[in-house]
Amino acid sequence: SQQFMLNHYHTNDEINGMVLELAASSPFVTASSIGTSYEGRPLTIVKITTPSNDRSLVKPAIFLEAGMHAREWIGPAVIIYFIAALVNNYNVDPNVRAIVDHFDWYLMPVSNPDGYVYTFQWDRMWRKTRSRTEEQDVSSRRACAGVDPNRNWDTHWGERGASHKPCSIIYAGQEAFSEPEVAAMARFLMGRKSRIKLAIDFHSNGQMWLTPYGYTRRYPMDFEAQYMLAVDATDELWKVNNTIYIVGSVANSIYRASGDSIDWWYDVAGIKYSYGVELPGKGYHDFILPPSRIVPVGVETFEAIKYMALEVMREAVERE
Ligand code: 0X9
Ligand code: ZN
Repeated sequence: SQQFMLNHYHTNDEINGMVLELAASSPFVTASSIGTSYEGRPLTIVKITTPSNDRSLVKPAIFLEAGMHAREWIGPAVIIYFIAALVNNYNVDPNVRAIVDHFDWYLMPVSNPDGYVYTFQWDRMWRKTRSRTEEQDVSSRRACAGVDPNRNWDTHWGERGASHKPCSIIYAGQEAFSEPEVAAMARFLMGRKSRIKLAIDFHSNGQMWLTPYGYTRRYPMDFEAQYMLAVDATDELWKVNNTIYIVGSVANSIYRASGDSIDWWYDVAGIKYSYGVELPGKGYHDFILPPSRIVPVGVETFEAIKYMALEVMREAVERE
């Protein structure tokens, strides 16, 4: 079984190394790249599923991704935990076996690798991508690097809840999908849109399990189903360490965020269960969660994921 060291936060190179090693040693696991970042780094994705004898069988899929915001280190660490948990518990936990047999799992630990590397080398609190444009910030008359990848999606892009100033931490970019990292993820999702039943964008912090929309306080058509599933899943999560999550839409629970990931995932890719999760901490620890929290957060969050996957599986059976 795969023993990942989860007692510290891994660098981008370490994560890619771990993933490649695992893919080489496990028939369940494939690693590939869905594109290239602005600075030329691979956008690594891990696929986990039981190899099927029936090659024509097309499985439903689950997409879990983190690291869109560079400084939110607990997200990538939790995705690594999920990868290990799915592989290691296959022979131990019948529920894990069921969901690995049933779904293609796509896990992307670091969706903004340039930003992630920058937080290790230069500025621990960097949030955005590292793209550079000539455009000057009108108010500060400076040129600033980076676009907020969670304001760069092509749904209500650049409206309230995003900025047109390059130096802002919520800069929407010069146009929707200006960021190669965001465009690559969109392309990946569009190619599998009818198969993806559940998609989660992991951020931190605040302990919130969020539904669309970010751009408006109106609720999406599937809100009730999204809300109920998240409430039940975060109840399972709570049982592990008594960590309390708030469930609600982005705009109603935090603030308006236009051009954010899950609005596009839901409205354009048509993924009914699209969530944005704000992992721990809450308050004091903010983004700098001690590494001793990686495993407890991984364990509790995996319980919510397992619950959601099983429920989505059941829902599909009921519809048949
Ligand atoms: O502002 C954001 O992008 C999110 N908060 S954070 O502190 N992680 O920056 C809130 C928006 C949540 N929306 C999605 N995750 N799509
Ligand atoms: Zn974030």
